[in-house]
Amino acid sequence: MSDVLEHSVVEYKSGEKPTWCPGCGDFGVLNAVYNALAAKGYNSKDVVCVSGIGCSSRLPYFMATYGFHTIHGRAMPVATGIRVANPDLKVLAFGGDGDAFAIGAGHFVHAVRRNLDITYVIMDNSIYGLTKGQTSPTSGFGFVSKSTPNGAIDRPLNPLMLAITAGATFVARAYSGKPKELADLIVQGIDHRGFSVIHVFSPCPTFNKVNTFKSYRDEVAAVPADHDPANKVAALALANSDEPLYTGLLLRETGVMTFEDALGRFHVGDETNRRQVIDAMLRKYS
Ligand SMILES: Cc1ncc(C[n+]2csc(CCOP(=O)(O)OP(=O)(O)O)c2C)c(N)n1
Ligand code: SF4
Ligand SMILES: [Mg+2]
Repeated sequence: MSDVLEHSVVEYKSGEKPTWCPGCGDFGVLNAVYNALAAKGYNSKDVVCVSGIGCSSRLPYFMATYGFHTIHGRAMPVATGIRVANPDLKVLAFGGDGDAFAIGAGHFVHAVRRNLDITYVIMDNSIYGLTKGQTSPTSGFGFVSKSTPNGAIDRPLNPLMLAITAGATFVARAYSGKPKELADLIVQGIDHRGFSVIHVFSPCPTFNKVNTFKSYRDEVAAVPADHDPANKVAALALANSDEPLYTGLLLRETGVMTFEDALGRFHVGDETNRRQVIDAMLRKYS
């Protein structure tokens, strides 16, 4: 890792102009990512950005870091492989609500419960943007789109509840209309040793006329100042709230062994070493 202390956002820009529609929420997320990396002061060669497929998943193209634009819903398996193969790399993953919670839902749950040291930023516009506007797992009940012309009859999935109950050790939510708060949460997510989920409301003004910058401005509220992120039950209660939709840090559980640490010790370890890992995990959960 670099010793250089001062970095500017320019170092993290690939020079590729984002191809998103004017007004897309993903611009705010991209700016937040640039600022978070500059705040951390990483060399771009020490970072890899992994994504699936979707408008949001184009983000690695706009980064000067290493990048891996993999197939739809498969950001987690690829990020897992990179992280395990080279634990010196900072692994950031990006994608949309379809990528993470529809085709990639199984991978999401298992990456989360493994507690890999990965930061996953999910840009949720409650629609499939790239394929021009189909209902997604986070679209509201009754949501009208090309794929549900009479309204969605599935109830929406709650990404924060899913992440917490799957065992995420860091869960936060942000809104791309407030990129400074998002940048701060990304820094905290990177600093967290374990799997960090950062769920971002990132409107698609082209195809979703329901979940908009204006609607989120009225619906979001900061997590109460006295909330203790170590309190999982309180975090679940905040995650379960529809009015308001809480933004900020909901959960941070420290001291849980990461997948890569356990894997290393299991592989190189003798029976005593393996037993120590298992005992440490059992103590945490007993
Ligand atoms: C295996 C596979 N299935 C389906 C698709 C078509 N497809 C591409 S992107 C996408 C959904 C994109 O939605 P989301 O992940 O929410 O990203 P957004 O475009 O909204 O940012 C779908 C269904 C695909 N590329 N590959
Ligand atoms: S279609 Fe929607 S999500 Fe995709 S770039 Fe345009 S505004 Fe953004
Ligand atoms: Mg989407």
